[in-house]
Amino acid sequence: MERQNAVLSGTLILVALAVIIAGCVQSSTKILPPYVKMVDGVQVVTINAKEFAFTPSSIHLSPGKAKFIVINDGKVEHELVAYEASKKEIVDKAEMVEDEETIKKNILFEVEEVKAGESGESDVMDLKEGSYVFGCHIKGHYDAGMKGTVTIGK
Ligand SMILES: [Cu+2]
Repeated sequence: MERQNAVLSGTLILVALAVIIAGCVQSSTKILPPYVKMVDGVQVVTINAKEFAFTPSSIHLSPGKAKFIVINDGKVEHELVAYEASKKEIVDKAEMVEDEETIKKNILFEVEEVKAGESGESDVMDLKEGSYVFGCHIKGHYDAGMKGTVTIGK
Protein backbone atom coordinates (compact mmCIF):
# COMPACT_ATOMS: atom_id res chain seq x y z
CA MET A 1 0.00 0.00 0.00
CA GLU A 2 2.79 2.39 0.97
CA ARG A 3 4.68 1.57 -2.21
CA GLN A 4 1.60 2.15 -4.29
CA ASN A 5 1.19 5.59 -2.73
CA ALA A 6 4.80 6.46 -3.51
CA VAL A 7 4.35 5.46 -7.15
CA LEU A 8 1.10 7.39 -7.33
CA SER A 9 2.57 10.61 -5.89
CA GLY A 10 5.59 10.25 -8.18
CA THR A 11 3.27 10.03 -11.16
CA LEU A 12 1.31 13.07 -9.96
CA ILE A 13 4.51 15.12 -9.68
CA LEU A 14 5.51 14.14 -13.24
CA VAL A 15 2.08 15.07 -14.57
CA ALA A 16 2.21 18.43 -12.77
CA LEU A 17 5.68 19.15 -14.22
CA ALA A 18 4.52 18.26 -17.72
CA VAL A 19 1.56 20.65 -17.38
CA ILE A 20 3.81 23.47 -16.14
CA ILE A 21 6.35 22.96 -18.95
CA ALA A 22 3.62 22.77 -21.60
CA GLY A 23 2.15 26.00 -20.23
CA CYS A 24 5.49 27.82 -20.47
CA VAL A 25 6.17 26.68 -24.03
CA GLN A 26 2.69 27.62 -25.14
CA SER A 27 2.69 31.10 -23.57
CA SER A 28 6.08 32.04 -25.03
CA THR A 29 5.12 31.00 -28.55
CA LYS A 30 1.72 32.66 -28.24
CA ILE A 31 3.15 36.12 -27.49
CA LEU A 32 5.81 36.32 -30.20
CA PRO A 33 4.90 36.89 -33.85
CA PRO A 34 7.17 35.16 -36.43
CA TYR A 35 9.18 38.34 -37.17
CA VAL A 36 10.22 38.79 -33.51
CA LYS A 37 12.99 36.92 -31.70
CA MET A 38 13.68 37.44 -28.02
CA VAL A 39 17.44 37.95 -27.47
CA ASP A 40 18.59 38.75 -23.90
CA GLY A 41 15.29 40.46 -23.11
CA VAL A 42 15.27 42.48 -26.36
CA GLN A 43 12.57 42.04 -29.00
CA VAL A 44 14.60 41.77 -32.21
CA VAL A 45 12.39 42.55 -35.20
CA THR A 46 13.47 41.51 -38.69
CA ILE A 47 11.95 43.37 -41.65
CA ASN A 48 12.67 42.58 -45.30
CA ALA A 49 12.77 45.46 -47.77
CA LYS A 50 12.58 45.40 -51.55
CA GLU A 51 11.06 47.39 -54.43
CA PHE A 52 8.59 48.57 -53.19
CA ALA A 53 7.40 46.99 -49.97
CA PHE A 54 8.34 46.05 -46.43
CA THR A 55 7.58 42.54 -45.15
CA PRO A 56 5.93 42.47 -42.69
CA SER A 57 4.28 45.86 -43.04
CA SER A 58 2.13 45.52 -39.94
CA ILE A 59 4.18 45.00 -36.79
CA HIS A 60 2.91 44.34 -33.27
CA LEU A 61 5.22 44.49 -30.27
CA SER A 62 5.03 44.54 -26.49
CA PRO A 63 6.24 47.60 -24.57
CA GLY A 64 9.90 47.24 -23.59
CA LYS A 65 13.28 46.84 -25.23
CA ALA A 66 13.39 46.38 -29.00
CA LYS A 67 15.75 46.56 -31.95
CA PHE A 68 14.97 46.54 -35.67
CA ILE A 69 16.97 44.80 -38.39
CA VAL A 70 16.28 45.68 -42.02
CA ILE A 71 17.40 43.19 -44.67
CA ASN A 72 17.52 44.64 -48.16
CA ASP A 73 16.43 41.94 -50.62
CA GLY A 74 16.05 44.51 -53.39
CA LYS A 75 18.26 45.91 -56.13
CA VAL A 76 18.55 49.48 -54.86
CA GLU A 77 19.23 51.17 -51.54
CA HIS A 78 16.43 51.39 -48.94
CA GLU A 79 15.97 52.81 -45.46
CA LEU A 80 13.40 52.71 -42.70
CA VAL A 81 12.25 55.69 -40.65
CA ALA A 82 9.56 55.32 -37.96
CA TYR A 83 7.60 58.10 -36.27
CA GLU A 84 4.16 59.00 -34.90
CA ALA A 85 1.63 59.29 -37.72
CA SER A 86 0.97 62.94 -36.80
CA LYS A 87 4.66 63.78 -37.31
CA LYS A 88 5.00 62.65 -40.91
CA GLU A 89 4.78 66.16 -42.34
CA ILE A 90 7.41 67.51 -39.92
CA VAL A 91 9.77 64.62 -40.69
CA ASP A 92 9.21 64.92 -44.47
CA LYS A 93 9.97 68.65 -44.45
CA ALA A 94 13.05 68.18 -42.28
CA GLU A 95 14.33 65.48 -44.61
CA MET A 96 13.91 67.72 -47.64
CA VAL A 97 16.29 70.26 -46.12
CA GLU A 98 18.40 67.62 -44.32
CA ASP A 99 17.61 69.11 -40.92
CA GLU A 100 19.06 66.21 -38.90
CA GLU A 101 18.27 67.78 -35.54
CA THR A 102 14.53 68.05 -36.26
CA ILE A 103 14.52 64.53 -37.72
CA LYS A 104 16.19 63.01 -34.64
CA LYS A 105 13.81 64.85 -32.31
CA ASN A 106 10.68 63.63 -34.10
CA ILE A 107 11.36 60.05 -35.04
CA LEU A 108 11.03 56.86 -33.03
CA PHE A 109 14.02 55.26 -34.77
CA GLU A 110 15.66 54.84 -38.14
CA VAL A 111 17.75 52.33 -40.05
CA GLU A 112 19.67 54.43 -42.54
CA GLU A 113 20.67 53.63 -46.14
CA VAL A 114 20.85 49.87 -46.42
CA LYS A 115 22.58 48.86 -49.66
CA ALA A 116 21.13 46.09 -51.87
CA GLY A 117 21.93 42.68 -50.44
CA GLU A 118 23.02 44.11 -47.09
CA SER A 119 21.34 44.65 -43.74
CA GLY A 120 21.27 47.41 -41.17
CA GLU A 121 19.96 47.77 -37.65
CA SER A 122 18.60 50.35 -35.24
CA ASP A 123 19.83 50.99 -31.71
CA VAL A 124 18.18 49.07 -28.89
CA MET A 125 15.40 51.26 -27.53
CA ASP A 126 12.82 51.14 -24.79
CA LEU A 127 9.40 51.32 -26.45
CA LYS A 128 6.28 52.64 -24.74
CA GLU A 129 2.73 51.86 -25.79
CA GLY A 130 1.69 53.70 -28.93
CA SER A 131 0.99 53.65 -32.66
CA TYR A 132 3.61 54.56 -35.20
CA VAL A 133 4.06 54.50 -38.96
CA PHE A 134 7.24 53.80 -40.86
CA GLY A 135 8.45 54.20 -44.41
CA CYS A 136 11.37 54.32 -46.78
CA HIS A 137 12.19 57.95 -47.44
CA ILE A 138 14.31 57.48 -50.52
CA LYS A 139 12.69 59.53 -53.28
CA GLY A 140 9.50 57.95 -54.57
CA HIS A 141 9.71 54.79 -52.46
CA TYR A 142 7.16 55.74 -49.79
CA ASP A 143 4.55 56.63 -52.39
CA ALA A 144 5.30 53.43 -54.31
CA GLY A 145 4.26 51.42 -51.22
CA MET A 146 7.25 51.20 -48.90
CA LYS A 147 5.40 51.90 -45.67
CA GLY A 148 3.87 50.17 -42.70
CA THR A 149 2.75 50.44 -39.09
CA VAL A 150 4.22 49.57 -35.69
CA THR A 151 1.78 49.07 -32.85
CA ILE A 152 3.15 48.73 -29.34
CA GLY A 153 0.64 47.41 -26.87
CA LYS A 154 0.07 44.80 -24.20
CU1 LIG B 1 13.17 52.24 -50.49
